[in-house]
Parts: sequence; C-alpha cells; structure tokens
Amino acid sequence: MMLEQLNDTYQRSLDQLQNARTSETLETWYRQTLGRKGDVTQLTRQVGYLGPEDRPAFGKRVNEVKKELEAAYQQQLVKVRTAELEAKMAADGLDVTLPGRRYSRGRLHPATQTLREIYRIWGDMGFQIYRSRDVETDEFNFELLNIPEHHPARDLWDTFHTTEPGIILRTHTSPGQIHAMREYCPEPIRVILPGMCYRYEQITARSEIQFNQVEGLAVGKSISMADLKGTLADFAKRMFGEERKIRFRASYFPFTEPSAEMDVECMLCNGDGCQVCQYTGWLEILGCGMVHPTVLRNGGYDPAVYSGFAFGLGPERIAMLKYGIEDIRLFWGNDLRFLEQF
Ligand code: FA5
Repeated sequence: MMLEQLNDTYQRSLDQLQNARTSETLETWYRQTLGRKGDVTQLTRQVGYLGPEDRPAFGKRVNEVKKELEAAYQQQLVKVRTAELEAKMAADGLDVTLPGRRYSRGRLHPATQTLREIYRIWGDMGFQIYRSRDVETDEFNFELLNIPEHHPARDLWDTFHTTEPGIILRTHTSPGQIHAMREYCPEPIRVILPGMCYRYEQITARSEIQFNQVEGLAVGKSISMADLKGTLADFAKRMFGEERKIRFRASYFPFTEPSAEMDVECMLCNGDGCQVCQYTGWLEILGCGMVHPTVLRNGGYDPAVYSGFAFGLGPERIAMLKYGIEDIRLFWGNDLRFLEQF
C-alpha cells in the first residue's frame, strides 16, 4: 500500500520535473519533492508505521527513489540553465568586437617635471643634491640663519607649529644650508637642497601654504658675488633659453650680505607688460646673496678664510612662467584636467 503510494509519488514527481522549464519552477519542484517538507521526505518518515516485514523493501525503494529524483533534478537543472543562458545571450546581443577600455598611463606631476629639469641643470654645473628635513627646529629655521627671536624678518616667514615646543615645519630650504655645512666642513661645498616648504599665509594666485623650493649653496675659498651672478645667469640661460633677459635687484635677507633677487623677463608678454608680471615686464624667480659671516660661522667655516653664495628659487613659480599657468593653486588642487596637460 505504502509502496504503491511511493511509486505513484515517484512517477508524478518525475513527470513534473520533465515539465519544469525555468529555474524558478525547478526550485519550487525541489522544495515540494526533496525539501525538508517535500512529498518524498514525508514518505520516508512513514517507515516507522510499517510492519517489520514490509520495512526493508520500502526502505530500499525509498532510497532508490530519492537518489533517482536527485540525479534527474541535476540533469534538468543543467538543461534549464543552458537554455536560459542561450536565450539571454541571444536577447542581449553582446558585441565582442568592441575595443576594450584604454588604461590611462600616469605621468609625472608638473612640479616634479620642473624639479627634475632643475636637478639636471645644476647637476651639469657640478652641484650635488642634498636632502634635508621638512620638520625643523626653530633654531635651524631661524636662529642659526641670523634671525633671532623677535627679529622682524620672522614676520615674513610665519609657519605651522607642532605640539612640540620649538618644532616647526620649515618655511624655506635655507636651514638645509647649516646641515650641509656642518656635514661637509671644512671641505668646499656645491649643493642644491630641494624640498617642500610651508608657510602660514594667505593663499593667492602666486602664493600657496605649501610649495617647493630649491636652495643652492656654494662654499669655498675666494668665492665672490661675480661667481654668484655668473652661475645664476648661466642657470637662467639653460632653463629659459639664451635670449631670455635677466636682472638682479638689491634685496635683504638676514642670512646673506649683500642680498639680491633675480628677475627673468616675462615669458607671457616678452617683457611688454601683462597681468601676470603686473605690467613690469619682469618676474621674480629667486632670492640670493653672499652667505652671511655669522651663518658661515654657525656652519663651522671661518668667514675670514671661506666665503660662499646661496640662493633659493621656487620651482612652481618657474613652471608657471614656462607653461603660462596663471594660478599656483592648480598645482596641489588634484584636478586631473590640469595635471593631464603635462
Ligand atoms: C626665501 O625663502 C629665502 N630663504 C631665499 C634665499 C635663500 C635667499 C638663500 C638668499 C639665500 P623668499 O621668501 O623670497 O626667500 O622665497 C624664495 C622663493 O620661494 C620665491 O622667490 C618664490 O619663488 C618661492 N615662494 C615663496 N613663498 C611662496 C609661496 N607662498 N608659494 C609659492 N612659492 C613661494
């Protein structure tokens, strides 16, 4: 009796399975047949109600039915899934001949490109790169450079302070001069010191709170102002071309004496005067001067025997000149539309 019912259930389930044509109906079929509350599972539980003589035959058959239905289900599943995939592919019309998406290759930041050009030029002229720290002490950033506490020149270089008293972010690369001198003394020095500087100041089209500088330092016997002018004029020729005019203007820095600033003829208007050069025809690119005797002494050199020149230039300002960039904020704004132009 029970065996008959089992065979009927088997036959009916098998017929239903053959007619299941979608993943959803297959899933429903499985739940209703072989699931926890499915017909076949329910029948299995009936074994307990059978007499001992009927149990073995029923038990054997119920296992066969389960196995066969499970195998038939797997077979039907593959059939249905294949049919579904084929139907989807025919409907979507995938075009495998479309070209793939192009990877965009990264490139060097315009500031890095300018820095590298500056390194190459100074390298050709016999200057080594000397790396110095971004986080400095007040002593190195100011005092050893002849800027004692309360010196009015400190107003020009307001900076960011750390929670550690006397530890600041450098406002210029000049403290590197002292590090280099103390390391090389009493040997002659020809170095450039590149790196980030930080100033707490109002951001404008020409001034950022973070920018690169490249310091230069030459120390030796009988180095004169003529060497300073000649070397910087040579740099300007190599950087901006033979024809570009330059000029020196007297200036003031506590760590150089005498001090000067170097201007380059404006490249955007060729010296005629425009908004960028504020109608002067000239653009300032660096500060320079003969190393102050106090600074030489702080570096370990006897100013009666040694002399030297130093300069500090701003690569971002140079890049602005070379490429006609009108706003320095573009450098660190991370706008790909700007960066991808270089
Ligand atoms: C100095 O920082 C001196 N240490 C330079 C120096 C070195 C003079 C050695 C003598 C001997 P100044 O503040 O002018 O000087 O800055 C030098 C250059 O850094 C400027 O000409 C400019 O190109 C760049 N610079 C200064 N401030 C900013 C700023 N906020 N944003 C971008 N560039 C700046």
